[in-house]
Amino acid sequence: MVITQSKKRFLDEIYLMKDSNLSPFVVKFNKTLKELSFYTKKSVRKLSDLKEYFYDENTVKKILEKGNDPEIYSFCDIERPKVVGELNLGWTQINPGLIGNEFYMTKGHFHGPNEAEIYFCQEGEGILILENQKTRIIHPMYITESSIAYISPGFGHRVVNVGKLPLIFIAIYLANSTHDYEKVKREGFGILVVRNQSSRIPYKIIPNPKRDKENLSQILPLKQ
Ligand code: S6P
Ligand code: ZN
Repeated sequence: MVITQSKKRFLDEIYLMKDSNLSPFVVKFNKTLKELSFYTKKSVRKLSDLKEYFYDENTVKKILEKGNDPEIYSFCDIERPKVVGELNLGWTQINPGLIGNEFYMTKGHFHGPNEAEIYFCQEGEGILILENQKTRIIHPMYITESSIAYISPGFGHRVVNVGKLPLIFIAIYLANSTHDYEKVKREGFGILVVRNQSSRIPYKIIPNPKRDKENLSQILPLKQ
């Protein structure tokens, strides 16, 4: 059965009219368990899940061949029904570490063209990579405790942990949003965030050498 947009909208409105569907709630971050006190889905991403996402494929292979498979990050989501008007709440912890010279990071993804998101960093230090899907311009943002980032519609996003401690952030996004990982898996983002041993600042941003030359992105200066 084909559900047209207007039928979907109508069904969403019916859903929102039922009070029983909309019980408010409060959730807490449990520091000991490193998760939310309540969630509907928990995911753990190990190196083997991120094989295609790190630049240095040889190092990835060597680590895995030795029988190691470190946890890179984990995240919990409170997923609400996929109707207009509902929001999901996500919580992510990225461990500190390096694969070759590249810092631990999330896979990253693109949402649909009309789907914004907000990140709130609770603790740690990271770079939020934002890439405009249309222009491919990269907007790297430095985030740390209490940083709140607005991710405009159409911007792919990945978080890189450049600190020595876990990086923790909260995400608020549309419950009916879509997540496209394939694009990132295919070509990565336009930049890599790598260790910098020759400077007081322990990281640096470099263009992604794997990106097709014709598709090279313009990289804006890091926003603090
Ligand atoms: C969801 C939001 C986050 C990520 C999480 C893991 O839209 O951006 O909750 O899902 O940080 O990252 P990724 O790229 O593996 O989904
Ligand atoms: Zn997202």
